[in-house]
Amino acid sequence: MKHLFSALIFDVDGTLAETEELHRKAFNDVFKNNGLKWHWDKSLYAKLLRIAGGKERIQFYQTHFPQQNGLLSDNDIALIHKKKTEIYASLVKKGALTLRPGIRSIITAALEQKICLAVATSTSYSNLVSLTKSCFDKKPEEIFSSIATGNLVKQKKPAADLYNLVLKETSLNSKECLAIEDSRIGLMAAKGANIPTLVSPSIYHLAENFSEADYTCVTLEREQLPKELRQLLF
Ligand code: XBP
Ligand code: MG
Repeated sequence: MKHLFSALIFDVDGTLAETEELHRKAFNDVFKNNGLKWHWDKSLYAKLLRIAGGKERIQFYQTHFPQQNGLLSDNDIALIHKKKTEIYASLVKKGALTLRPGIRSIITAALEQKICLAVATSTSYSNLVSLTKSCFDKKPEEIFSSIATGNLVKQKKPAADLYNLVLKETSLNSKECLAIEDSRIGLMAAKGANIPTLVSPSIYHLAENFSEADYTCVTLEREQLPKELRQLLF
């Protein structure tokens, strides 16, 4: 029997794990360590998450929100963001992240069934390495055969660049793939590449509109997955 999907393309932040509270802590720590009187509380961070990518998020914040220090140059932002990534990596190394419920069994089953696994994420390759090392004790390449990270594309989500990169690398037709996302901007990115999409919203994205999604589920646990995915995997 020919399966409906030959590949699963995973988003990272919010989909593999609830990472955003850890990103938020790393941003706030780096601001404090560098004398910036900025603090991103949860309600502000929810608004800032509409902008994918840490550097872009800092740039957006200093352009659109009143702040006390002078504007950071692009170089300053790159440096601050590099330090933020180091803080994030050390927090992940200490075991601060766990996979979202259902993720480990989807990935284990997909590897057993030899279904192609890929990643399309706005975050950096180094953050993906931290996550897979901590949660799977593996390098990303030992799990995912195609890896599109924010540092490789011109435009992050909601642009379709990351998903188009996966399609190009795998030579798969968009309709053979299923994107798994947690946010509206992620859904827009996958749909922009014409890829059927399953959305399981993460904490910061619960109230967003996912009407364009092909499937939605509250969690990614087996019993909540759409029938097509359950039949493919289990
Ligand atoms: C979510 C993001 C990321 C992180 C910050 O990416 O937008 O920017 O919040 O990551 P996705 P960096 O949902 O596509 O995985 O600071 O490393 O850019
Ligand atoms: Mg996400």
